[in-house]
Amino acid sequence: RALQNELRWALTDNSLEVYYQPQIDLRTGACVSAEALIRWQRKPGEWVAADQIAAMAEASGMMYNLTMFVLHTVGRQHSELQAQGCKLKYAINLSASMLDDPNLAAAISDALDIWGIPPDHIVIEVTESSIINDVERAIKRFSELRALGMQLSIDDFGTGYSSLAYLRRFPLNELKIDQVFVRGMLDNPGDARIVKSVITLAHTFDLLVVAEGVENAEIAQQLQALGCDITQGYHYSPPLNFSQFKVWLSKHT
Ligand code: G
Ligand code: G
Ligand code: MN
Ligand code: NA
Repeated sequence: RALQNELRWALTDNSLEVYYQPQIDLRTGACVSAEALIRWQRKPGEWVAADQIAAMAEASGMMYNLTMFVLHTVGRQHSELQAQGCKLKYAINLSASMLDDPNLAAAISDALDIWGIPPDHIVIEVTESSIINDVERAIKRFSELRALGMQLSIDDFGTGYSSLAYLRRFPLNELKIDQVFVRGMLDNPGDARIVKSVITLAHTFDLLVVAEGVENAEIAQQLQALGCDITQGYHYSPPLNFSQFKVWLSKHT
């Protein structure tokens, strides 16, 4: 509870930050996008884990504020990157509860307008497990976001229980293979088959496929051979704060 109040404050000072993890196009090797990930340094050297931040925000009714904090921070930093000639997409994590809000699409769209981010440069990531408890509502929200031009991705794909029937009905652009399978794909034939199947499945539905948790060159090479579109992981870069990310970009473009 005390920590939840602290989070309320953290949203107003600058102890809460957005980190960026580069996403690489496997065909060209270029960084095409970055996933925005929340970070909170509560005290010097004391970091609160992102899933814990999200859980606290949820429990204290601050998830909307947290989501808007991330969007507006990305927007402001995008302005700076754009001034330097950078044209990236941004992947934004959206929690399940946000899908309850009928004003979600308008709120996100307003934030993008303020900062001049083209809607099709925003990829909204929602986990597979968060869409299945109310499929109809999720489809409705996704359709609204899509109508405003945003792209939609299913995060941690393969660990939830979504069926092919849902996949067909959701207006999706992308599947993001859960990193458990990606990390295991060299040692575990079962994981390798799952990765291969998800890539085939995504392409059958005309979706892009992202592999996250790529930790070494061997996995990157395997994914490329399997026709995976985009990769992300420590092999390329860990999530970086904005100034680190700018340095990384200057060395990789
Ligand atoms: O960055 P890290 O691997 O620690 O993230 C852990 C979890 O926290 C991930 O599942 C990620 O989706 C979630 N997360 C990170 N940033 C955000 C955010 O801005 N909003 C929401 N809702 N979840 C986030
Ligand atoms: O939103 P999502 O659950 O996909 O969040 C991704 C999480 O994975 C973040 O917390 C990020 O810090 C973490 N991550 C990113 N790349 C790697 C990686 O290569 N290996 C591992 N173990 N974790 C990673
Ligand atoms: Mn994610
Ligand atoms: Na994920």
